[in-house]
Amino acid sequence: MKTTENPTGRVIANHGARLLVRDAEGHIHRCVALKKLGLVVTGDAVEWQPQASGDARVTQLLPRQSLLQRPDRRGKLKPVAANLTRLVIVSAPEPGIDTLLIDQYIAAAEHANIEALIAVNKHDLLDAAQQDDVDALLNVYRSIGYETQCVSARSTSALAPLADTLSNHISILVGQSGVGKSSIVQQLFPDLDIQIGALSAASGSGAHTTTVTSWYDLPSGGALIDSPGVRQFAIDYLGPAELAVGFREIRETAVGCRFNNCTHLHEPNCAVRAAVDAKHISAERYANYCKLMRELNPAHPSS
Ligand SMILES: Nc1nc2c(ncn2[C@@H]2O[C@H](COP(=O)(O)OP(=O)(O)OP(=O)(O)O)[C@@H](O)[C@H]2O)c(=O)[nH]1
Ligand SMILES: [Mg+2]
Ligand SMILES: [Zn+2]
Repeated sequence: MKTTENPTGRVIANHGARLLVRDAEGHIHRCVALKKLGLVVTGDAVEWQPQASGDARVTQLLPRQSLLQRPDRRGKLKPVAANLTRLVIVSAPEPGIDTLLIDQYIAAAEHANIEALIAVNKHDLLDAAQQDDVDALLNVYRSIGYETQCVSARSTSALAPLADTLSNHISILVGQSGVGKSSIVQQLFPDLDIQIGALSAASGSGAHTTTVTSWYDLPSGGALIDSPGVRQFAIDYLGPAELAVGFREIRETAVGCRFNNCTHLHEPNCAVRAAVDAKHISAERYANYCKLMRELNPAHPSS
């Protein structure tokens, strides 16, 4: 039985081993976590203990309701943020909409049991033709059951569709560098001094690019988490069957395939490829699935 009752708190930022933990009264404490706890990340609920001097100690990691993970450079899975209920996948016409990255995030969200929302930001930069393209793209995601939004961080009214859906969710903003994740947070929390990157034409990434995953409480309940931009979100730790599960419409259509271990790449009587031919499954989503599948197994005959 436990004899000591340490206070509980929420990790609101993690700079490597150094954590910021907010206690029940809203005070923020600098902490380090006991080594045996492994990597403690933003969103984690913890027990902590003040020390006579220096940083407080995180002594216990409370059970995680959900965990977003990502492989590090050596391919080892590392936690990114915990206890999320929603992944807001942000893209924008500047630096460009990368559907492969969107589909990687969606597959990761499906596996982590986190709801995915697909948001296109910088709506203000779109001309009529580009707006049609964005609408068509978002339609694909809506038709398979994901919530989608087209917004702009430039004004409160243009961000309202997203802002209205945030309450009571723990949402993390993810996506490429420069799509406007921090700008969305700044627009929602005008009193905070959030670092916004000036989008540089050369690299597409800003001078004040976000480096720390940070938690912001919403007055209406729930929280919004800002995260550093990524180039890609590798999901090659998934096996082939798991990858297919990450593509909702493929998973649902696969029941009609002749082989129950069908990879949907080359097998005869494949219901998925038939659905792509009949335009019931988006050709672009299927192409992204094939690309990710071949990355799992580069020796595959159809690559
Ligand atoms: N026109 C327009 N520009 C925007 C909008 N939102 C953000 N920007 C600009 O896009 C650039 C990048 O914005 P950030 O908010 O720093 O992007 P980020 O996604 O947080 O980038 P990282 O922190 O590097 O991942 C800045 O110059 C912003 O002013 C928008 O809705 N419309
Ligand atoms: Mg940022
Ligand atoms: Zn198949």
